[in-house]
Formats: sequence, structure tokens, C-alpha cells
Amino acid sequence: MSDSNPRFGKLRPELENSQAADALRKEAELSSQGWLNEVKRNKELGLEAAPSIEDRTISTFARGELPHFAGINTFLKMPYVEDVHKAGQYDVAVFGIPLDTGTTYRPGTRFGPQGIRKISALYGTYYFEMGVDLREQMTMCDLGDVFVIPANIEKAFDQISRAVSHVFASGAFPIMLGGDHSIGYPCVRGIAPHVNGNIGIIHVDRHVDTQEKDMDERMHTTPWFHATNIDNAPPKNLVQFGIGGWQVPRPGVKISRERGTTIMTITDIMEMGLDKALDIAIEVASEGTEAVYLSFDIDSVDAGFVPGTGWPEPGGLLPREALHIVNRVARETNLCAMELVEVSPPYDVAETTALLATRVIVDTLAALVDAGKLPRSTPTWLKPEPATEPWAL
Ligand SMILES: [Mn+2]
Repeated sequence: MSDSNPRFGKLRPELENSQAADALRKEAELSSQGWLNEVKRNKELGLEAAPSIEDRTISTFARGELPHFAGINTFLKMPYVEDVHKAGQYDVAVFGIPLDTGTTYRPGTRFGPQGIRKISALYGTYYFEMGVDLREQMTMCDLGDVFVIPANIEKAFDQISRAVSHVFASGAFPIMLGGDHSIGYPCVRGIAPHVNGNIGIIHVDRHVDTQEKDMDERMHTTPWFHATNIDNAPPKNLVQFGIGGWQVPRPGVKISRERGTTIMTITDIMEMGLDKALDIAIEVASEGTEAVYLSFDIDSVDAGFVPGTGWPEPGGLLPREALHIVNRVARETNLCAMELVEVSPPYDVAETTALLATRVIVDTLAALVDAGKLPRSTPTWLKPEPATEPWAL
């Protein structure tokens, strides 16, 4: 904004140091090269537009971000990388884990990755408040989905661990789109062998998910019992944030008590304030660990905002609180990977659940970029050895 041009107004004095003023200034600093590269590619692949089209950045066939309602949806319209050997060429690799065999009430989370990808097309890559443009400041791909085995959850777990292990070892930041919460265990199992030290887990949820078995099997109520049996994922570094209500099974509570996991209820968070609660959560997950894993269950948010989930529960987080949580976790921990679970599109009214899931992910990425953590060099916590599968028999 220029003071010399009379057509441009000045900000009100009381807003000169506001976030909005900062955002207006930051946008001017952002590159547009990523966008120009995309336009060039779109025209090469999708033909020059008809002569009547005045905007010559438009192509004949829709390629890339625009129009938002068109195209084949990957996450945020990022390139679909079919050859997973290339995952490490990107700063961030998103992939789906379409497993809902572990659900104990509503199914449908097998469609979660597709639901999230579909509504993610609504977003561009630029985040106004933070002054971040993901397309300009980092690279991201969508690897498609893991081939899960719906009739056998243990075989599905083996496939998931192997996939997560591959992506994590590549050096790309892995983002897993669930799927029900049973995937938390095989995801951590795929990561832990590559971490040079202990791994802390921040588990945002209404439910504890710490019982050993549910209906005689490992289900979406059980991931943290099994994850905290992994040598370098100790229960003292598991923090369970936003827990409460009438869907917390007593067998899980017993395990959390015995193992000394850190549970923080919504009332705890309300009473001490979200930031103070987050100070504690971040400390628990970080104390003595090399890396932190974020497991975000969309049902941690009040059921009114997220109807499309397996076990909706009123009284949870507000969407803006959820976004604040991931913002701080991304900035203040050695975040090494994240999963977003329990989006069930068949129950999702007006796609609001998948919409919030997308926000949780892109806000995490924006905070990582804004904090200078993405793009990243080889992560300090990554062991140099090639991928191993200590869980495989
Ligand atoms: Mn849950």
C-alpha cells in the first residue's frame, strides 16, 4: 500500500498493528513463480484457450487448481504421484488409508480420503492470516491410497505400517488421511523404527482409545494401548487432549490410569485456558523425545460441526480451537507426521466434516512453513538406515 497514491486508503491507526494489516503486507512479499509454473504446465498439457478468452492463463482442459469445481481431485489438487518411489522428492506426501474395519458404530470412514480430497478442491494454496502460500513455499504430492485388506484388520495393519514406513523413510513429511482410528497403531509402528530416540504422541480426541481389545479384536478403540507397547513410544509421552463425555469406555480408562498417559478433558482445557493446556500437552509429548506424532480425530470437535464421523459426541472443541491447537503443535514440537482420522462421508452433512478435516491439515502445513520447518532438510530424528519391518513375522 502506498501513501503517495490518493486512491489507496490508509489503515485506521488502531488496526495498523493488527493481524489483517500484517497479512496485507505479507502478501506483497510472496512469490508467484509456483503459480506461473502451474499456468505454463496447464497450457502445455491442456491446450491454449479459445480465442474469445481474454485471460490467457486459462487452458482449454482444466488442469491444476482452477476451476475449483472441475478436475480429478487429489488433496488440494496437488500432483498425483503414482510412483511411490518418488515420495522423497516432495516436502510433504499425502496419502489415504481407507480402512473402516475397525469401526464399532458408524462405518464409512473408508470413504474418508475421497471425501477429504473432494472438498479440499474448495481451497487454494494461499492462507491469508498467515501470509503463507503452500504452492510457492513448499512442494506436496498425493500418493493415492494404501491397499488395505478390509476383511482382515491385522493384514491391513501390516500394509499400513509398510506404507507409512516407506514414506517416512523417504524424508517427506507424511500426512495420512483415515480411515478409522485403528490406523493410529500401524502408523506409529511404521514410523517408530526410523526415529533416533523416543517418539511422543499428541492424540486429540473425545475418546481415550487405550483399551487392549474391543469385541475380541484390535479396533479403533485400541490404537494407543498397542502403540505405547512399542519400545520407543512410551506412555509417559502420550497426551490425550479434549477427552470426555459418555463414550469413553471404562477398560480404556483403566489402561490410561495404569500406564500413566496424560489425559486432559475439555473441562480441564476450559478451566485453565486453551493455551495453558497446550503448554502442558506440548511438554508431555516433547519431554525426552526426538519427534512428535499428531493423531487428530475429527470427532474431538463438537458433534454439531462434524456430523460425518463414527462416534459423534457433543461438547467437544470448537473448530477455531482445533485450528489453534494444530497451529501451536506445528510450531512448538518436532512434529514428524500426522494422521487425520474418522471422517465418514456417508454421514457428512454438506461436507462440513471433511471441510474441517482439510483445514486442520492445511493449517498444520501453513504453520510449519511459517515457522521455517517446511521445506526441511533431512530430519534430525531420522535414522540413516534403510526401512526395516521389525513387526513383520
Ligand atoms: Mn474419537
